Amino acid sequence: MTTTPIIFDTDPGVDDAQAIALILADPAIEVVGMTTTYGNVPVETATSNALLLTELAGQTVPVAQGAARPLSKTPNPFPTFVHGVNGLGDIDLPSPKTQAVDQTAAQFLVEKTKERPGELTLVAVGPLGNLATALQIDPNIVDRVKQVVIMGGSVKQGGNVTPVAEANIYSDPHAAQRVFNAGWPVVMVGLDVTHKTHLSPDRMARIQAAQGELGRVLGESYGFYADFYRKALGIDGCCPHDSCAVAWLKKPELFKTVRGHLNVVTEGLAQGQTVFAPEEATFAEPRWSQTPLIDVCMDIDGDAVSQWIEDTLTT
Ligand SMILES: [Ca+2]
Repeated sequence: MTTTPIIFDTDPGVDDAQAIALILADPAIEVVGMTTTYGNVPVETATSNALLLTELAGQTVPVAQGAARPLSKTPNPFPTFVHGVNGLGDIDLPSPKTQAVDQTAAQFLVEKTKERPGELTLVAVGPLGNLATALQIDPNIVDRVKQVVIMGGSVKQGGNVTPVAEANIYSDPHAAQRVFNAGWPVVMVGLDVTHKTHLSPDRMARIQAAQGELGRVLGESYGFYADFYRKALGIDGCCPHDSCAVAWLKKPELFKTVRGHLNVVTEGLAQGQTVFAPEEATFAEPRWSQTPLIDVCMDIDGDAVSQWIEDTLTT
């Protein structure tokens, strides 16, 4: 079997937990490590959750702790009304028995890509400070990474923390602008596809039943998270945002991507907005079309992706 080696950059987070369960369940994905960031929760909580979820999955994966705050903007309040104070819906959780490695997330990204040049895909599903810092300490990392898959941003869907900004990008727009435009191969998996993907209570019940103690954490935290989505989007279930980035790795045929230029608004009222200029489009004002080309997911077969999530976590 060909396996896809990845480093998973994460701020768990209920939907992060679902995605972590997926990457650890899929034998065709090799999880070389996880790097943590603040975002849904403080970074110490993110690290603790990443370690605990790995233990509950019965696996050993190095976890490197990273960014505790944005590169330059004032931190936003943590979204406790979405993920709970503990990031996993405020359910009872044991403490992890394992510890993070003695290396920062950015150092870990630099070192692992040196050990395996050209092989690793970075899947980043939180604010992008760790990747931005790795670029800062070693700009040559762009030539050693196979691909960067980013859950974040929005082109036509509008935002989820402001009318125009998606949460991960809004949390650190300066980092996002650097990461999107560093010149490495980037795929953006944003709200244009994650809002079209709904994980229903029925599917989660079957996942919970199949996953033991990890299933309890996934199922109970889902309950808290789905309450938010019922109020926010009027759907019965949740958007498994971060799992969509994993789905893109495994099932790209379920997505429609468009190639173009992506810029992040870093300051002002529209801070965190991702502005997309498709390659084919010509504009009188060329300033939006000067960055490297990336791929942006614009459509998805959401039902098929939800089915894939369930299948992966129940077989
Ligand atoms: Ca996340």
